Amino acid sequence: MALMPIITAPDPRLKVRSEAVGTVDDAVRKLLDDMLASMYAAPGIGLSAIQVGVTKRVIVTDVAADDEPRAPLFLVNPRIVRFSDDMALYNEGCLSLPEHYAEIERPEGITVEYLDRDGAPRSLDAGGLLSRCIQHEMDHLDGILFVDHLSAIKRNMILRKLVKARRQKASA
Ligand code: GNR
Ligand code: NI
Repeated sequence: MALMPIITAPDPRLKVRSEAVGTVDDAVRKLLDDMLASMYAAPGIGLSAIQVGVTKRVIVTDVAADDEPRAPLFLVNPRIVRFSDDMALYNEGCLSLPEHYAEIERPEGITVEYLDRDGAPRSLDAGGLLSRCIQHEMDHLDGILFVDHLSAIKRNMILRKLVKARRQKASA
């Protein structure tokens, strides 16, 4: 399984809206497997294809705790068909915004319809961290980062720090 480098903001590629997958074939399965390996290596609890430069509506997640068995989930062409009325706050991170975190409010629960790794249609009711992670990943598929849910002041502060960190890394 090949590890794929993860794109960090600011980068115009992260703002692109991803395209639906036609059929879940071996090439899509290889993408899913490479994304999962890259997510575990990062380490992270979710990854969208756009973060590795592929503009397909494909996400992987595994929100199992470190002392639990792995529980990978592959979602192709995900569509949220229910948002709960109750909202929740969570301190979000993002592999494309390394070392930055912010409290983001989202619906607590969702129902998501998607194609699994075999191309079979599935429906999943999620709450808690899984719901949070799927909503965060689905934002990526529409070119949205968690900082886009913040005020322009907070967003630009984080983006400026990322530019500065990248400059320092490049000249180190
Ligand atoms: O690893 C990740 N942790 C995380 C924590 C809170 C809310 C969302 C996430 S997803 C993130 C990995 C990532 O950037 N996925 O796009
Ligand atoms: Ni992210």
